[in-house]
Order: sequence, then structure tokens, then C-alpha cells
Amino acid sequence: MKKKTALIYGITGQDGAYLTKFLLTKNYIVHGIIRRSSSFNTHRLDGIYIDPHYKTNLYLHYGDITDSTSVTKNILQIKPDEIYNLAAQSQVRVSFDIPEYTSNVVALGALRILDTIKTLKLNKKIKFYQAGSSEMFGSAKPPQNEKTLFYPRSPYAVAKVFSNWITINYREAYNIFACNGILFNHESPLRGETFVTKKIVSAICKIKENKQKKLYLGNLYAKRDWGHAKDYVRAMWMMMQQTKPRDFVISTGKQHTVKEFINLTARELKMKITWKGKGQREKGIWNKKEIIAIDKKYFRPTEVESLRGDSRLARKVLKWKPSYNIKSMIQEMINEEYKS
Ligand code: NAP
Ligand code: G4F
Repeated sequence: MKKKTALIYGITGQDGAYLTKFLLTKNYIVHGIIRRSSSFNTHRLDGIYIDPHYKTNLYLHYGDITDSTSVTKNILQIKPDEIYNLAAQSQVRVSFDIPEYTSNVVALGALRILDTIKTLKLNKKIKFYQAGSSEMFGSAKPPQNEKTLFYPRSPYAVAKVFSNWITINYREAYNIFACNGILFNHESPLRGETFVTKKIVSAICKIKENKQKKLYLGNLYAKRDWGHAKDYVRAMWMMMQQTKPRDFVISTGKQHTVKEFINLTARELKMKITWKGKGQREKGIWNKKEIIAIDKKYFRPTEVESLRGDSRLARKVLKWKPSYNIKSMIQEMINEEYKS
């Protein structure tokens, strides 16, 4: 059978790396777009990438989703069967600092790919996956599902709402196979260092080893529905194997506060943290030392307080379910922390 070809925007990110690995095991030829940077940014692909002088099914190309000419050229050259758009300035806090850039990448990036698919009219029906986010729900009350109205609370989330609707619009207007995966937070050892789970696991491991003194955080009471990236990229692929394009929520259905995540991580490391004080004076104490403190710079101008997904549709139609729970995910993150 002829191998399928996938094109991944955002291949160097957490999900891009897991998706690449997954598609290679499914016998795909995988192409990924990387950005030129002053130092290598492909470390998450270490162990997967093979020099194309040797036999490989993985190819990397320079490009940028803010550059229409490169988007058109890459899609025309590669002629993929499936395009996964995972590219984003994905840090919600940072999107308040660089809202215009974030919108260009997140909102217009999706449009550039969709419009290229529409305009090129290649001799094949390209399927398109858009990385949607539970951030789009913002202030909407949990549990959130495909029918919940969006109430975005950051420039990032507003841009994701645009990419969600432009995906639906191109599907309806031009009969393109285009779908949105509305994914709740998903983490892993490959998670970017500034996201709260990776920041917590990494710091608490170092504090235990006496390699770091203190961890500074923002809002300890925000609630998130945290799953594992490996499970979530499988769901992306499952959506693309449907005969009709449809949008799905992907989530565990379980919710924890940031503070609970800290306590769970500490418990796995056999550390008991006690908490003192309130508000910005709250502190986490271990071994009589103050190891966690609040820094207001990590608060957001507008926060998403409570996310918990209802993924019954994906579980019924795609037969998707997560294989990790929060405990096994934290264990894996801790184990990898000690390897690095
Ligand atoms: P990530 O680790 O931040 O990866 C983002 C990827 O996008 C990186 O490969 C990055 O390249 C690339 N990128 C950024 N700007 C680009 C540009 N202008 N042109 C081309 N590529 C660009 O994010 P992730 O956690 O893997 O998430 C993947 C996608 O899912 C993102 O769209 C994110 O918004 C969305 N999402 C994530 C979650 C989650 O919990 N992880 C939940 C819902 C939705 P560099 O390596 O060069 O920076
Ligand atoms: O880990 P976070 O930065 O993730 P956030 O904002 O929920 O966004 C992530 O998930 C979204 C899906 O819902 C994705 F679309 C998005 O791309 C990204 O992957 O923050 C989680 C919570 C927030 O409420 C934040 O205020 O943790 C709180 N928090 C508290 N202290 C902190 C910190 N977040 C970060 N990054 N750093 C802190 O020091």
C-alpha cells in the first residue's frame, strides 16, 4: 500500500515531536517545517531524525507560518495527504506581551495554510488538522464540550478562536476536509520549560537535590484538566482518519489546581510540603525551608480559572481514551528529569 505523507507545522514543539514518532510507527512519510534560529531548535527530534543521506521517512524544511510564500512553496513541493497545523506562539502569558505577533502566527497562520489548500487545488484532497485549545472556553463554566460557547481571555485564546472558525468556514465554503481538535492541557517530559507543570516538576526535583533554592509561581488556584501529550497526538490522527471532518474535544475529564499539582509532584518525590500564608504571601515549606513563593509577574491580566473537558463525543465516535492518569504522567516527568 502507498505510504501516506504528512506535513507538520510545529514539528519542533512538544506535540510535533510526539506526533512525528507516532506517524512514523504508522508508516507515514513525515515532513516538518522548522524555523531558522541562531541555535539548533530540533532537540525534541533527537533520536528520531536521521540524516537524509541515509534511509529515512522524516524530512525537515525551512519555513515559517507567517510567510505565505514559504507556506505555498512547501505545500506545493511536498503535496501531503495530511497537514497538521501545530505551529503557535503557545505561551498564554507571553501573548499579552506580544499580542500582534501571537495573532499573526496563531490566527493568520491557520488561514495561510487553508487558503493555500484551497488555491492550489492539487490533484488530491488534502486533509487539514487545526490545533484548537481549551483556552478558547476561557470563562465558560466546566465541563466544556463541543457545544460550549467560547469566552476567550487572552490574545492567544482570541487568535485560537479565529483559527477555529476559519477552519470551519473553509470546510463549509470550499468542501475541504478540515477539523479542529479542541485539546485541553497536555504535558510530558518534552513540555516547554515555562509551562507550569514542567516548571514545577523540574524545580521540585532540583530543590530535593539541593540544586535550586526556590520556585516562584503565580496563581496557585487555577484549575486545569491535564493529560499526556502522547495520548493527545493519537487523538489528532484519529480525527484525520474519519470519513467526514468533525471537531472534537480531547480531555481527561479530571481537574486539579496548580497547588494540587505541586503536592502530587512532592508526594511522588516523598517530600511533604506545608503551606502558610494567603494570597501573594502564601509560601510552601519543606524541611523548614521556604521553597515556594509567589511572584506577581506570573499572574495574567485576565485568567482562565477553571477548565475541565467533556470528551464523550471523542470517546464514542473515535473510540479514544487516555492511557495515562495524572500520577503516571508526573512519574514519567520526574523519571525523565533525573535522566537529563
Ligand atoms: P510548543 O511546544 O510551543 O510548539 C509550538 C511549535 O510551533 C514549535 O515547533 C514552534 O517552533 C512552532 N512555531 C512557532 N511559531 C512558528 C512560526 N511562525 N512558524 C512556524 N512554526 C512556528 O506547543 P505544543 O505544546 O506542542 O502545542 C502544539 C499546538 O497545540 C500549538 O498550536 C498549541 O497552541 C496547541 N495546544 C497545545 C496544548 C497543550 O497543552 N500543549 C493544548 C491545546 C492546544 P520553534 O521550536 O522554532 O519555536
Ligand atoms: O502551564 P500554563 O502556562 O498553561 P495554560 O495557560 O493553561 O496554557 C496551556 O494550555 C492551553 C490549553 O488549555 C494551551 F492552549 C496553551 O498553548 C498552553 O499549552 O498555565 C497553567 C495555569 C495558569 O492558570 C497559570 O496562571 O498555571 C498558572 N500558573 C501559576 N504559576 C503558572 C505559573 N503558569 C506558568 N506558565 N508559570 C507560572 O509560574
